[in-house]
Amino acid sequence: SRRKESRFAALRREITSPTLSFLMEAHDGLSAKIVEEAGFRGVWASGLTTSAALGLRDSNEASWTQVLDVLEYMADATTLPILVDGDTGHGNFNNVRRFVRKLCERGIAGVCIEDKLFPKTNSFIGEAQPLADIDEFCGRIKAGKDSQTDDDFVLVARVEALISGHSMEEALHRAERYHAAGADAILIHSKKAKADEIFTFAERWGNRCPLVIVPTMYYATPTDLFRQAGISTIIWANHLLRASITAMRETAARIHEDESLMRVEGSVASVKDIFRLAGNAELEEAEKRYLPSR
Ligand code: SPV
Ligand code: MG
Repeated sequence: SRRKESRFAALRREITSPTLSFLMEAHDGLSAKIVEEAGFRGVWASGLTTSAALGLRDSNEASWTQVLDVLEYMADATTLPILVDGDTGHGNFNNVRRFVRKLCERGIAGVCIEDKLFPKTNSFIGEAQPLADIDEFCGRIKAGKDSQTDDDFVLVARVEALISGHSMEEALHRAERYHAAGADAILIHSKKAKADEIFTFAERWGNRCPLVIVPTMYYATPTDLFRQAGISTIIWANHLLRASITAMRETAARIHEDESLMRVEGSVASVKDIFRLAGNAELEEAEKRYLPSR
């Protein structure tokens, strides 16, 4: 029988296939399961939402080993490949090397690193964030690729030039250099409300390697236009955490106001649903096999 495709190979296939792929944000084991149940074929382990779910800012306040621990819960909870937001790589080339080795050990299929400086700041905060030196960032990419212990591990290099107020030429130049340094794909990021600069970049890039986008700010652009532009992968970057914030806030307010559960019981997931998501049926089966019968 054919061996099951590894998660590394599965992510590589999603990113390199000619059809448009989608990665859905998750920030813990439970949300990763929900991504899988919804039918997605890959998870985006967002830095913003993983931090926020821990009560932290998207400023490398969670250490890289704390991120690794969350990733382990996510990988255990789902069979899907996970692309982790590696921020700036948690330091220089040497930190990237160790991070990538540990990701491979834990079955995390790929990492995205952005061309900024440690500690990072979320791209949607402020203007003109300083970019990494191109040669230095290429060293981070090469070091990451040289450290992967699975051939199919995917390294995505994220170009922040447009967001930081640099030219299209600068963005293309950086993408070219990162591609030459060994990046498997380029994430071109934009914070404009319209996707024009994404389309211009995609046209001029001409499919030299797969392009990944994050349409958080240009959310109103029809997905078919990205398909026609030859985009490889769309990341829906933060919407499960945002949905849960809204739901948690409404539920907490109602219970606080009413001093009663009556108004919320019908609109929240059942306790049974929690058991199902946690896989309690499997434990019952295992108990039959392993516990002495009474
Ligand atoms: C994230 O999800 O953490 C990202 C995407 O890096 S963004 O918030 O757009 O920078
Ligand atoms: Mg991030």
